[in-house]
Amino acid sequence: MKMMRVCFTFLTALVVLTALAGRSSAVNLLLNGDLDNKPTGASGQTPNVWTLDEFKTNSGPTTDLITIENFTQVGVDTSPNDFHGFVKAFQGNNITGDYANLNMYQDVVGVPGLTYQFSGYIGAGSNYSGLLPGSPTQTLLTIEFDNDNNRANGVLSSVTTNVGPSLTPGTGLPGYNAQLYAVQGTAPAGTLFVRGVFSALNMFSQPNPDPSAFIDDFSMQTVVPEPATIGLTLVGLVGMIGLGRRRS
Ligand SMILES: [Ca+2]
Ligand SMILES: [Ca+2]
Ligand SMILES: [Ca+2]
Repeated sequence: MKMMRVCFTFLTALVVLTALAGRSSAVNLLLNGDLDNKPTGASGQTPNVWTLDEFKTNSGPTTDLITIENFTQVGVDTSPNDFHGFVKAFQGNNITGDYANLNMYQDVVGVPGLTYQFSGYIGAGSNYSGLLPGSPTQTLLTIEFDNDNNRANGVLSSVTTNVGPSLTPGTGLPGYNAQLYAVQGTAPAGTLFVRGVFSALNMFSQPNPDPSAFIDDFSMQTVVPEPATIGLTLVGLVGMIGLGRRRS
């Protein structure tokens, strides 16, 4: 019985410590979330660390659907020389149906039971194909939970938010009116990796100006527990210690 009490107290303390650890671990698990790291100093590169999956609906694998640029100011860092992702919707064709499809993703080590949030700044040029009513273009943030770091062979589960309906058209500076969007999910049993995916699917060319989208400042974080939850857990711990004392 005494052992059971010790175990309970230990477990409760562990919950408290985990909660406190979650609270302080609001760090970005992604590398190069700000997209500033690229192969060389020049713009027009692809972002380091991230995996790009680029293809056209009819003509297959392609490149150059996203490059890292600094001609506008997107997201948290709006300093003149900060780099952002330039999403080239205009590489697709709505007449032939040869749409442009971009998936940009990164895996981090995941822990079952933890809740993760994937977020990023997304802006839309005034003629981005995703802004048209009834457009096939989808602009998505997805969290995938996987038992390996291979997206192609399937995932355990995923949560997607379609940010398209929330995009507001921007016209140039600053940052094409980029807003912060997020998606959240809890890692199921068996999770070894958590994957943050930005997708712009079925994109197509529109008249100038600005038939493109802009991204920057992605983050993957474990979700901070509510202070109320920590408080209740502390109350529980104190109660158990009290119970233990009374019985001994
Ligand atoms: Ca940046
Ligand atoms: Ca920026
Ligand atoms: Ca997989």
